[in-house]
Amino acid sequence: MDDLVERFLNGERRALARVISRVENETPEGREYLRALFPHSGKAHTIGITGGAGSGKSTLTGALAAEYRRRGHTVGIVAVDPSSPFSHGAILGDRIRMQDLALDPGVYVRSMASRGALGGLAPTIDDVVSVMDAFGFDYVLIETVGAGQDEVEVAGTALTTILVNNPGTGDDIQALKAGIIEIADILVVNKADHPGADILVSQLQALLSLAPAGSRRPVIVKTTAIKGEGLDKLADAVAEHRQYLESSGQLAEQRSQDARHQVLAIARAILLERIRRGTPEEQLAALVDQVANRQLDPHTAAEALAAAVTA
Ligand SMILES: Nc1nc2c(ncn2[C@@H]2O[C@H](COP(=O)(O)OP(=O)(O)O)[C@@H](O)[C@H]2O)c(=O)[nH]1
Ligand SMILES: [Mg+2]
Repeated sequence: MDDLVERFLNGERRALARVISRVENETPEGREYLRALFPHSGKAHTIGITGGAGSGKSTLTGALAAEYRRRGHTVGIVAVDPSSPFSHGAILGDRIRMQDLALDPGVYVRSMASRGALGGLAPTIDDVVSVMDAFGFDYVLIETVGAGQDEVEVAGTALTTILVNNPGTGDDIQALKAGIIEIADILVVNKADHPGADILVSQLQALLSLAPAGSRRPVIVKTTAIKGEGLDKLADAVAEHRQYLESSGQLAEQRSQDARHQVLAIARAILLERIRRGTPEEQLAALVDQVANRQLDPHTAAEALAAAVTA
């Protein structure tokens, strides 16, 4: 291996960018870097920011990063959102320009696609987060598009999950129905400058009061991300959650769960790749035809594919 790891560990941003590219492309070289750097990760506090499209996740992410900078912390941002303004220097709010964040040596932003080269939710998102963590950022913020299952997956790998809601959309009720509220540690009511913010806060409080006693209830924080308002309270709520994780023993528990989740996700991707590579297209096409024509059930077909490469 070249001296890239050394330059990375010395805090060179160009080395960080190169390592992330290698890791993102899932090359054998990328895996070598990950192996070398992984022992240096585990120090950052990771925060997942999720919610519906247009709810203000990107704006909130930028504003929270700015708040952490004011507090003297460094921040890595992974934006898993194809429509993310992070990539083109857009203005994120009255007081937060992406350009300011981009020029700040204490902030590093990376946008990436939500699907990996192998299909499925990219295990590489976790890898990129680990790389940023190993680089030494105090906080790593992960913005993800709210798309049902993906939210749950990504929430599994962040220590604190923030669910972004807006007044007057009815999203809160939908979120509850989807069970997504259960994965949130902090509920943000963003766009608090719009009418109905206080009503939504009361509705959410009422919903949370139904949660079983003894379990930790998510905290509700009102923000107007576009004006940089409420971010101090949000950063405090994250700190309070971190404190709770440590004092309750949940931190170790969550790290263990995340590790299990990661290992299994990668194993699944490896097996799928093996099946794809080990199955001639004609064989796959024949099986697919049989299933489509109801001559074979999909489980038997999949078993046949798996048996051929795992025997
Ligand atoms: N009025 C208002 N608009 C906001 C607020 N936060 C974000 N927005 C706007 O909502 C739109 C979507 O924001 P964006 O951060 O891209 O949402 P994302 O799709 O969830 O990442 C943009 O036009 C933002 O300027 C807020 O607190 N108040
Ligand atoms: Mg966005």
